[in-house]
Amino acid sequence: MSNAGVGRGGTTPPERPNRLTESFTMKSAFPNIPKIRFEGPNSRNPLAFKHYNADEIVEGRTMRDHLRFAVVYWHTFRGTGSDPFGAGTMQRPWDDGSNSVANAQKRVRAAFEFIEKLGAPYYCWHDRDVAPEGRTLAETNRNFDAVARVLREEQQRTGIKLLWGTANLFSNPRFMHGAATSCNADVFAFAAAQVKKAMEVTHELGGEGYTFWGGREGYQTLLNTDLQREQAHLAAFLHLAVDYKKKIGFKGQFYIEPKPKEPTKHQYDSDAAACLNFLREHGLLPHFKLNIETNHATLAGHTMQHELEVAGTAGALGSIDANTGDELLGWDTDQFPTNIYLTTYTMLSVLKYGGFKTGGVNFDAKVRRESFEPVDLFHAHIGGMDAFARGLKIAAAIRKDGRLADFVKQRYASWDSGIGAKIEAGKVGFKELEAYMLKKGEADANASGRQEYLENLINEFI
Ligand code: XLS
Ligand code: NI
Ligand code: NI
Repeated sequence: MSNAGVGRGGTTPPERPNRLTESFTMKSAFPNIPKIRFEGPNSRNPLAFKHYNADEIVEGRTMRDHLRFAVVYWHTFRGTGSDPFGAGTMQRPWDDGSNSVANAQKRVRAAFEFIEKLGAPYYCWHDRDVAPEGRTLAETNRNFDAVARVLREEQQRTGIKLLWGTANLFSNPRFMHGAATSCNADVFAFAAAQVKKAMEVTHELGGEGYTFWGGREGYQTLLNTDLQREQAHLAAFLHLAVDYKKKIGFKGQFYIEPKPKEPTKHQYDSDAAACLNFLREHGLLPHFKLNIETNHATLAGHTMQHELEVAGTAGALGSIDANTGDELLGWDTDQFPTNIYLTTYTMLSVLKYGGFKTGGVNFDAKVRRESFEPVDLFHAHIGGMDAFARGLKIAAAIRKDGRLADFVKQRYASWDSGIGAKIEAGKVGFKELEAYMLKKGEADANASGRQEYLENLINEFI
């Protein structure tokens, strides 16, 4: 998700949707849009998949099971299109623009009609996306329960499942200094109560995971920040969540979603390596995996592939927030992913580490402010799903071909026997290594890294 407090619901009253909305009846939110079907690469129908064929088998699994697509509630159903320079633009005929529970419930019906027509098996929410905040925590929780009842009904009607839930601990002004890392202990307590409730609802709805994204857990200036104390509080908060998870018997996977900055200058969960270090330092690693977001990788100065590999090698690659940034804009623009290189590299890493188990491809992405019609939501998701289907097929073809993996294996051949094998087995120290080299006189010659050859090899498949 990106900056600017856009359409998070709950705290800032949503802006009135465009006037064209008045004619909406609850019969259908998308009356002119059929169920989206696979028509193959030759189709010219913008409302059809060209590559995502849910039942097609790739590497022994259906595309549906490989990709486990999820639609996000926040951008797709709460995004107004407002930005720091202007008001909302979105036409959302099913939404009366009010902050009422009745409107929130009506919105659930529209959301599930969308997800069902699209054919995505999962969705994700923040607590405050789905239900409005009340005047007190008790009233807020009642509102949440009232909307969760409709979510449950729609999940049962359609078979669509909750990939993960999360709590919005950043929109309400009470969280201005952070939530678990706030200087105000009452805010920590409020955040704990909120996460407790969000975990309970996730559990009741059969959620397969629960995500912690830093929100405002970071700092704007070190001049007013006790960094050690804030990080200790964050660790304590996550331990409390782990305890409560056990208490209620929630079996879903916990995720941490790295992001380096925005809204704060520096977020404590800045990238995959920082998250892993934090989790390890505080004894939390067994309880968490990472949810890697493309645009956050970019903001951290990394590629998505880098973040996936760092998570994957630590056995902590859990799920992905699939989007893309704009390198010229430099903030979390959360665009839909359409770049085939990006999806290919992403799926190469995902397949390499055994594919998604509890996680999936979650479109934490929003249509542009200028793409304000409901049909744009379909174009955006169809494009993202097709791009990932192509990435999956291309990655599988590259793996089947085997030249890339063979090259990497061969590149490290000196470690498979002789001195390399002895070093890896921990059988030699500096003394033995010196004796080895004194005898040999010079290291064996290096081989080319062949980067250009490998880049060309990838292009053979794209
Ligand atoms: C914000 C994050 C957010 C998380 C869920 O940048 O991407 O949307 O995915 O809180
Ligand atoms: Ni995200
Ligand atoms: Ni984001």
